[in-house]
Amino acid sequence: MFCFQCQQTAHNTGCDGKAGVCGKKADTANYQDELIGALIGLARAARAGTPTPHTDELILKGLFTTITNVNFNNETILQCKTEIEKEKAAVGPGQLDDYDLAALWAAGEDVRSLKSLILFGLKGMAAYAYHARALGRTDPAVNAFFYEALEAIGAEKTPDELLALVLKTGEVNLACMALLDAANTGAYGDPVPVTVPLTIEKGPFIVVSGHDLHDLKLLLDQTAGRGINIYTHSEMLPAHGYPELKKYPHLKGNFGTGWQNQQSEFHNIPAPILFTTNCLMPVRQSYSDRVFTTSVVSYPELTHIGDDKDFTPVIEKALECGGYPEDHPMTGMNGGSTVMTGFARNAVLSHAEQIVWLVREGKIRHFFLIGGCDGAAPTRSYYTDFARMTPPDTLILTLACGKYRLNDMDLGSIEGIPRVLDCGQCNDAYSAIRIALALAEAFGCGVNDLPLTLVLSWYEQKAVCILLTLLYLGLRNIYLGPTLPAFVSPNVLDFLVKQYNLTPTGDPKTDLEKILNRQ
Ligand code: SF4
Ligand code: SF3
Repeated sequence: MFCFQCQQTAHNTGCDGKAGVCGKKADTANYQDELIGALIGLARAARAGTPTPHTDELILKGLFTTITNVNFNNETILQCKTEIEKEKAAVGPGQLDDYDLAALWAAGEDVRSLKSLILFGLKGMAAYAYHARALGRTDPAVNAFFYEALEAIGAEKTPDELLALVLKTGEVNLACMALLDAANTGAYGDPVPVTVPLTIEKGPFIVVSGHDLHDLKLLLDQTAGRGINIYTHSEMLPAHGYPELKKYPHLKGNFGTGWQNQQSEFHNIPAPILFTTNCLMPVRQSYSDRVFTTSVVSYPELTHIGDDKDFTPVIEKALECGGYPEDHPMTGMNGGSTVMTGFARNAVLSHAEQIVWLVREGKIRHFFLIGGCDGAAPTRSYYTDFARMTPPDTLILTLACGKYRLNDMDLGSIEGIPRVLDCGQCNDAYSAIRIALALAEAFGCGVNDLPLTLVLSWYEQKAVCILLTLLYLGLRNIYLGPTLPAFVSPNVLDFLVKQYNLTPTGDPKTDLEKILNRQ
């Protein structure tokens, strides 16, 4: 096996040998490579033939399946490959070959780096397109780009051609995140700020993890009036802000902290856990009878909820486990007992005039976007320390699961505006971008001229497509950590540093001083 698609890759060069750091076994990694090779074959066929909505769907499903911490199950990966081969024969003229990913891993380092940026970006974007599709939204331009880019990965291309495609991946991902934003807000309303308790109330409950709001809604419907409470986990937390989800009285609070702590947090839990997307870690025996998967998430021998979305097995397990006998207080990573969310674009921009005034009065000195993925690396304490050190006249926007490093801290408020404003899931980077663009317009300047710094953390491939979107938008001076991607070659890094001043995170105090002194 060879895999270097995520931040925790071995030695920051690549996982090989018998298994990856994430627990993905060598045969699974190889099957995932074959799946991508088959998708490239399907893209070739589709570009030469006539793809159907089913072809589009298979492309999304296949790519999403290979995201880190999504699917550990050889059986479902091979099933998906068989479906892809069948579809290839149906849409394409004659037999078009699949691609062997070994050729990509063995390519010259700049070509390998640029193609990896495109491929990993496509995987992240496929997840977003998949969620939007579950809510009935698709975008033909986004679909067409998957075919174009996959075909390019399997073709001879110059570095310049690939670089153009890297930025186009960022451009199309912006459209894709907009599509998902429209799908989520169209179905569930514009998020409103909410305080979310971390205490688990007594009685039966279900924990729901991942990004898929549609799955959560279906589970809320199926558990209504059954005496079962629902708690979000990880990236599902922002669901509490959506009026059409928030209205369910049994959507009670949030369970646990960052995804990387799940093996200890799930160990004794008297309730089932449903994974709708990443990040699923190898499941320990002590709680394996309580973990359920759905959509593209799969793990050998766990019960999978199929496309009929009949959650009866999860509901029965919740009733059987019974929950805690008394209310069970839990805390965040810094000891706090509640967290906030729901400050998406509409909620923040409803205060736009006040925010602009506070900046002009010198009461808000700087904005930080501390966003991205969480993970196990001890150096990720950078983000907690950074947030703690930010001066009281600064605002922090957060998004994605990296927020668990700081979202239970009480950092106070500025004239009634909380200093930490959570925009939502990683895909709500779209909301943060809209906020930044609106502020730039209000101040009559470019986004790079705003007193705004992006301090990003990355782990899996959704972070890759978001970074590409930010680069496509021309955003400069981004801090990125806790390590730089292993798939960025020295030449590509040199380009990113020269062109965008992309900066690796260092020491939080030094970085913060540098940022504030640059103003
Ligand atoms: Fe290694 Fe990450 Fe690939 Fe898992 S997903 S095998 S940890 S690089
Ligand atoms: Fe987190 Fe896994 Fe990336 Fe949507 S849930 S951000 S790491």
